[in-house]
Amino acid sequence: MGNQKLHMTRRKALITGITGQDGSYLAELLLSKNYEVHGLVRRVALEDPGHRLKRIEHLGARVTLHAGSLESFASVHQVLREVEPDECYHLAAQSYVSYSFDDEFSTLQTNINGTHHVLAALKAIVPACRFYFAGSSEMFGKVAEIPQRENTRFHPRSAYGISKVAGFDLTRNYREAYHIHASSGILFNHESPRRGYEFVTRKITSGVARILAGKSDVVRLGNVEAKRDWGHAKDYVEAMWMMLQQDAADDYVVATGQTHSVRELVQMAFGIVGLDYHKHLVIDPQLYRPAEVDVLVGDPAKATERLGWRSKTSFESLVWEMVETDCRELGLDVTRHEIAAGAE
Ligand code: NDP
Ligand code: GDR
Repeated sequence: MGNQKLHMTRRKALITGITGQDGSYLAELLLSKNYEVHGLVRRVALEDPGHRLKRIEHLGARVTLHAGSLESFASVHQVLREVEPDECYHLAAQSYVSYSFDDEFSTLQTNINGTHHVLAALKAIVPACRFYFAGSSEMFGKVAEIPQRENTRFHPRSAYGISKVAGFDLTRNYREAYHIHASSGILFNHESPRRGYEFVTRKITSGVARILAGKSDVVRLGNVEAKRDWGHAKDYVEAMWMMLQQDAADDYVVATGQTHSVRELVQMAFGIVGLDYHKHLVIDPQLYRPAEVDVLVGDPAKATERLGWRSKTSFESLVWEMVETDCRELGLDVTRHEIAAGAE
């Protein structure tokens, strides 16, 4: 691996968005590699730790949290000055595509200015710090080719996608203009039992658990014909770290290379607990997006060749893990074996 630099002290990493799905897995990964891990979090999160720090509460004092707002250059600057990291993983963002149609302005403001603030402060304070930008397959949007690669033309279909293209361009420009070691991961959808409930995978798996527990009878969805390339978040944070260990910064597609429709996901999640999804799925036209991304499937060949990265979790295992966890949270102790034996 590229970065052979010897470190007399523990390497320091700063993660923005450490309270999110990816931030929590990345913090665990970096701690396992003996990093000193710092996180930038909103002040409201520190004031409501029981709720907003849930994904990282098990890490306790092993991570150091710093209050800061992405929207404020001064606060980002101060946190970078306090930490002076060797590596900075910029994950914080308004990450929900659907919401970006409701509030384009705050999505663009948080995601574009937030990224610009982190890059500008990093350049001023720690220009040798390695930087990771959380790019997205939403940048491909109305896809120009299948599968999508690093050089596939971008055609974003939402304010969220536009904000990520801008962040990607900012990152590349800081690399080219100021020689910052700045890389972008173009990550395709990745999920886990820590996924937010508003995203379709978790909405489905938590819905299945509620139906099984008798707390609900339906799952209400929009476009179930949309296709996504779904992997596991735990696998994907490894690629982020690998990118920053390379001698030269670059951009990488991170994906499984396989695509499934939302309908397939619904069918599998219901099938796991022996339910017929036709009896419980309600299509709600209100949940359709003004502009949809119909199909995404990435080609991770570059990440595999250069980083040695590959997705380890199958689609089926991912859905199983999420359904099992959501069932367990409602007191339904269903294991693979029991479900298979006790299907409806
Ligand atoms: P989450 O929504 O789970 O986490 C987002 C994080 O950003 C949270 O920690 C949140 O903090 C923080 N955040 C949001 N707004 C602000 C703000 N104004 N100031 C400070 N922090 C803020 O996202 P994921 O973990 O799933 O994704 C991580 C990154 O990767 C995001 O940038 C996302 O757009 C991108 N991405 C995700 C993919 C996926 O499939 N998961 C795929 C491709 C890209 P709080 O807890 O306070 O809300
Ligand atoms: P996405 O994820 O927009 O791909 O962004 P999401 O799970 O929200 O949607 C996936 C697909 O499912 C369709 N869909 C629904 N989606 C939601 N959320 N709720 C529904 O009820 C529903 N019904 C159908 C959507 O239309 C869409 O086609 C995620 C985020 O993590 C981004 O931050 C990230 O950049 C991309 O993945 C890659």
